[in-house]
Amino acid sequence: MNAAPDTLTLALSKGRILDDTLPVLAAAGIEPEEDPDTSRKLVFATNKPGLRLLVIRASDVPTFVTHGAADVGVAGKDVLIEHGGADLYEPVDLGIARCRLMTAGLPGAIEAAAHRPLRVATKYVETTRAHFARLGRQVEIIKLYGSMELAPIVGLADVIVDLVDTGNTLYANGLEPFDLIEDISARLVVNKAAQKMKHAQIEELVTLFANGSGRTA
Ligand code: PRT
Ligand code: MG
Repeated sequence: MNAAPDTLTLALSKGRILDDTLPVLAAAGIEPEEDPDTSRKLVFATNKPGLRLLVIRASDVPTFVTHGAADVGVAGKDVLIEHGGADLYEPVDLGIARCRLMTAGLPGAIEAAAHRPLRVATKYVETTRAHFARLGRQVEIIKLYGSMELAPIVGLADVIVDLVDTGNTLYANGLEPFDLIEDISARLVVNKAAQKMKHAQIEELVTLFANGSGRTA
């Protein structure tokens, strides 16, 4: 479904990002035609003429925006770092969906692996590789798509690299947080060509988000 040339397409993801972003839009009087949390639709018109929403996987947001399938998106810094992100503008730190990207494991896990490569389970393969390369620590990375917390418990890995908010998920599984890799929050990202071609519409949205929740970078 290609949009009219003057339509602005905003990509969001279900879950935390949508839950934290829709109120910012609503505060500016912008409402999707249906509730994206319950609808099976993937494309939503809004009551703001020329603005539509795509609701996609969190990790797909940078891909849609980079290729111009969406002009603008909201994505976690974790997803942006992992994606590379150099081909996108990142004008606003929305300050929502905050958490920390950390290493974690069973108590003593790092010391126990002192004399061999550390086995690290994560969905953030590139970020993890870069982090341990900076430390000069040899690692064997095990890619998982979810439930990272299980890996140390069943001996699949020594440690995990995952997002931590309250820490409750770690503690509930007998794990503890070790090192902070990055403070995370959601960012507005903008396609570089759209920034030129749809400048006025994008500035309007950037201002709306900057006033509604975030600060411009
Ligand atoms: O499910 P899918 O693979 O499509 O995407 P997703 O799971 O990444 O989506 P979602 O909605 O869970 O997360 C979207 C974004 O929210 C992430 O990319 C982060 O930028 C941000 N965010 C903020 C979080 C958290 N806080 C968070 N706590 N994403 C995930 N978590 C998980 C974490 O992975 C762990 O399992 O919550 C658990 C830890 O929470 P605590 O409170 O127990 O520490
Ligand atoms: Mg999820």
